[in-house]
Amino acid sequence: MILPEYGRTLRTDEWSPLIDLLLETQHVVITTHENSDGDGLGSEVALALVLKGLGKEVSIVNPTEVPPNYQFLKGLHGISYFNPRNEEEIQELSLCDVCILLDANLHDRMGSLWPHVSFSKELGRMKILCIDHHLEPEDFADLMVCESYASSAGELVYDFVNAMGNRLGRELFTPQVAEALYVAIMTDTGSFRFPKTSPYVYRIAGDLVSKGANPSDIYDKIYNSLTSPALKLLGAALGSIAILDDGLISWLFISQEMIKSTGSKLFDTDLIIRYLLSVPSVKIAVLVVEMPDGRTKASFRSRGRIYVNQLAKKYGGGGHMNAAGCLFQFASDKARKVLLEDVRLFLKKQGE
Ligand SMILES: [Mn+2]
Repeated sequence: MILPEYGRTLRTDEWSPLIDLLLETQHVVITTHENSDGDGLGSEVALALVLKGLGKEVSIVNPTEVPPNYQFLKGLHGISYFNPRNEEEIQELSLCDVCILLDANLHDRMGSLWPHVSFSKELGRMKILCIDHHLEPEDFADLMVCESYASSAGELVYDFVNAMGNRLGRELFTPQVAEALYVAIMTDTGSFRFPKTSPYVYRIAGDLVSKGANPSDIYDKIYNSLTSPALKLLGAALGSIAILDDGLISWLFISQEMIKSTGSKLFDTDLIIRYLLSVPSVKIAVLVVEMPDGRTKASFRSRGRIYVNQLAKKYGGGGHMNAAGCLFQFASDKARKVLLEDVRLFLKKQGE
């Protein structure tokens, strides 16, 4: 195992409760948060492959669909994703002994999956495991590892796989596992640029490349994959960004009308937020998206020690210091009004 130069990794004995539970388990279901990203999707595929290699029966169930640029991950594992809205497949879910949630630490991030998982848990049939790196975890799992020093859930899964390999005296990494974890870590570090990209993260990346991950190929599949509707949405969105309050706040609202008129999809909005922080004076960037069901999604990014997860928490969301989000249960006109006032107040308080 590679040792970190700062931050830390969990020692093998700290992973032991999770390893013990998984070794004695036969049926495992793995999931990640709604509107999943590269970290959640890569981590779940890596862990699924490792457990399958140990002879476990593993399913991956996600509350929302896998975006097109991550579909290639499916080719790595041959494990079926199943649909939580399908009755028969829900039955299959209820047969699992353990549900592992990756890259989220709040139960409601499991979306439509949660009622089924909590039902099985209450009956004593299923245990919930959670591996995550967001701030302020909720105490809902039977076993949870939530370490906010980590760049990504993928970094923790890498450590976990190493710890499990040490315990069993076996090499558990295959080229497919390495590729999936590289996807997780590359995407959550903004391609190795974000503040938590420690020397250790680069060393993990190096190890994954030596184990078979191909950086240029993976980057190309994920980031050079815009559809023409997504490109049109990006164009419309860039033209609508507002820079407010002497350049401190950047603000963008994407309506259903914008999404529909460009023929794009909800997940196409994900790539836009990075442009909101590209103006150096901006301290907080806010992306508000009108959801198809009339609710409103807000994503926040910040520069420096501005804890936007606290802003998100006020509305039932969460996240990291510099990246967080929440979902309003009401329409976008009201949400925008409330939110802009709050962002201004929040920023004022941070400056005090
Ligand atoms: Mn993550």
